[in-house]
Amino acid sequence: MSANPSTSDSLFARAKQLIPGGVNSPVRAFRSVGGAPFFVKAARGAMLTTADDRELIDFVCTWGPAIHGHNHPVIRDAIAAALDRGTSFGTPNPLEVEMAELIVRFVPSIQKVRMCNSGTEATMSAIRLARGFTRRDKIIKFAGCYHGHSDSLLIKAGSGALTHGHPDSAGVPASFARETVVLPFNDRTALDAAFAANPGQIAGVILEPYCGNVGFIMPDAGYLAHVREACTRHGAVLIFDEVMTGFRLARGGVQELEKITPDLTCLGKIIGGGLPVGAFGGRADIMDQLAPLGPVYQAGTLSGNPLAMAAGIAALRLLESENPYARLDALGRQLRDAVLAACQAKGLAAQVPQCGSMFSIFFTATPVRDYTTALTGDAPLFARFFHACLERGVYLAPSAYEAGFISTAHDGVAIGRACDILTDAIARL
Ligand code: HOZ
Repeated sequence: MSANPSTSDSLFARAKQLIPGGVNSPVRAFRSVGGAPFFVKAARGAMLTTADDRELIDFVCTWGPAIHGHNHPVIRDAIAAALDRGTSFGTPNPLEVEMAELIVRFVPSIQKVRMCNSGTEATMSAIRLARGFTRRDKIIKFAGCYHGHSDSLLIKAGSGALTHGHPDSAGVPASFARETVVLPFNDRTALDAAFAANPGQIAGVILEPYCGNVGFIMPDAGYLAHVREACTRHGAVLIFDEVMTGFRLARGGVQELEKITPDLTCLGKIIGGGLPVGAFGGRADIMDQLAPLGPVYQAGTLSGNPLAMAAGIAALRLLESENPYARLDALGRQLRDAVLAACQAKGLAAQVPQCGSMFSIFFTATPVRDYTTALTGDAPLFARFFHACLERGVYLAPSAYEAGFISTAHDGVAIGRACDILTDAIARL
């Protein structure tokens, strides 16, 4: 630490004394890129204000939720109005019904929906429901897909688990892990072989239809249709984890873009408008297995919390009134084209997968289509790039294996400035 530590450095020193690693979620740590995380005291639009009064153009967007930019006045007003009426009732409240109606209208595969408090709760509950519905135990997941931190799903996981070198977390009993079959993404033969090797045993297949936790990776043409068809043929529940992609890439998520109907869908992030939330929903005959109607138990003191519902409803209604998806895709393409042009000028091999407001930058000549090819990215080079961007005023996720997010607030000055900064950072690598 320098003679005059920054406010962030001082806060981090205090945090490390009391909070493991100084962070309340590992993805916020800078261990894979080096250095120490900065603290943020405020955020508005596309910008973060650090504890040391630096202004940063933010491409993390609170890991996805801030599609309208930070602290949007409409969402803030909705929270304030709800706050006036109370913070939590522990009874059904009218906003839960409004939220359910919105979700069901936006995502037609969802006939019934249950609110919970995080994406982790949503995926954990969805796989329990798939198991209860089918009376089978095994789940198929894909290497690099991250579905939160419940035991069954923390196997070959992406996000912070991969970033910090523990894709198979300690603490997950081997007996639990045996119930999870892990396959390479985008590999139809492996999926068919797994169903053949476990006849009548696969309760469900869970995947991020566009992966966002091993960097951003899109499926090959026809892959999702193949997964859908295999699940139907083998009586397994198809679960789309659209916690990241839901409402972000289209109002109806990837399933709308790809015209695939999953049996269950997991949601989070945007539906909380920046407050903690998750949801899972799908076919009524499956959802009706949940307590109190059926034998699959799932619960939550703060589920359907009125503040979170108010914020989420405001965020979803803004998506409806603004229909920002074409605009967001133009911003995404502008960023991707700038990075690719800068890399070409520098003679650097790079892959920049992008769809709408999600993107990744992999420094590799290998097309990235799964976990193995994602790992061909030059992580030390990414770390240098990350810091070069940060020094110049752009905050990317501090990991070579996270997706970037763009908001409507990036339109105009922010995106232009960010493209200049990324271009300059690449030129000086
Ligand atoms: N899904 C988020 C990024 N991959 C994780 C958020 C977190 O773990 O804090």
